[in-house]
Amino acid sequence: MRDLNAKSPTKHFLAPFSDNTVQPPPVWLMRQAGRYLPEYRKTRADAGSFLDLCYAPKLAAEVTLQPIRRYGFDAAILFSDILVVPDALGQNVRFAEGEGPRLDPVKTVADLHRLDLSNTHYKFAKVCETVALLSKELPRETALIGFCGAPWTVATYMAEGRGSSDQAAARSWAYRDRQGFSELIGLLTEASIVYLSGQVDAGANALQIFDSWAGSLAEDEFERWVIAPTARIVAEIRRRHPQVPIIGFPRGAAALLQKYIDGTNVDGVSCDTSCPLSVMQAIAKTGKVVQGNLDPLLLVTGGEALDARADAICQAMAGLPFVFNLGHGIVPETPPENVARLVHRIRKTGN
Ligand code: 1CP
Repeated sequence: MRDLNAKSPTKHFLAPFSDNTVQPPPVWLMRQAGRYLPEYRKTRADAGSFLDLCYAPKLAAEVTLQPIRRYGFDAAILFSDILVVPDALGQNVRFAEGEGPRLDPVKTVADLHRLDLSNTHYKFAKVCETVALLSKELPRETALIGFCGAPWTVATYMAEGRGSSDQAAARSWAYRDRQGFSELIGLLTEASIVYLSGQVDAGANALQIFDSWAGSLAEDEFERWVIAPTARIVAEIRRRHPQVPIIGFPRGAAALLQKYIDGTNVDGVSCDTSCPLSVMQAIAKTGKVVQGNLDPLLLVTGGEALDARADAICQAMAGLPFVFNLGHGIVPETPPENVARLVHRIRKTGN
């Protein structure tokens, strides 16, 4: 593994990526900033629309810091969204209150040709300004994670015009017109490289690529639309920024996880709740960092059920390169005190 220690000796989060297994494991949680926190709801109301919040560096930095102040996580994740990329490319994206994202769907190559990588500069620069503010304001010991959505997952929203349970619009487009769909994936791959690279230049210490809908593809489609573009992003970011660890999150694809790791060359993988602990152990034993996989609903339930599962995960991963996290994002119903209970419990591990 690459020596990342020299650069950031004080950041506990980075230790597993440089061959140091640490006890207790580093901890952060996907969607650690968000609607379960009253202070987030307040800033969000002040900002106007959700995208306004993403492009307002001071406010976006503020909501990134809120969970760090409360819980002292080992890593902060930039507050933004995976749909910033299609928005910056020129697709109309909006977030209707309580309804999730809505986009004017991209259905044909003609729609696609209205998007343009050279449009992205202004909006990407706003997000990078947030990163720069954070790298000044975060405690020295807290790592900053930048992110993007993987091309496949972002394409599912672009083609469907909204979230969907089966990603039918993108899957059908890919079958019907492989060449046209591959142009869309190619555009997103290049935009993701520009976007992630800008985040590292602005101060991100690690990157995560969210492929939330990787699990909906057949094996050869998975190789074409998940592995190949992710491999290209990883290779290019690593060429430009060899010191920055990259975590992949191919949600729902536990059976293809090893293939994903071999094919993309990520430094670590985030595992969803359905991924068996034995699979996580086997991957970690090969030296890759494993992150995950507590059920976010246990964070709603709290109490002994939460403690027991958190203990079981920590025990299974003890002595291996591991970062504690959820299998998916925190849900809005989560009582903030359960998050405090979890972090306290993990920090007692091995002490
Ligand atoms: O009303 C609100 O305030 C909006 C809720 C919200 C939040 C807090 C959305 C809309 N996005 C976010 C922030 C966000 N999204 C972060 C910030 C950092 C953090 O984790 O604290 C990140 C990393 C994301 C990533 C993201 N957005 C993903 C990948 C991870 C995952 O959850 O699977 C996806 C799929 C999205 C799209 C999206 N954005 C928002 C929603 C509600 C959705 C899901 C839509 C759907 O599929 O129905």
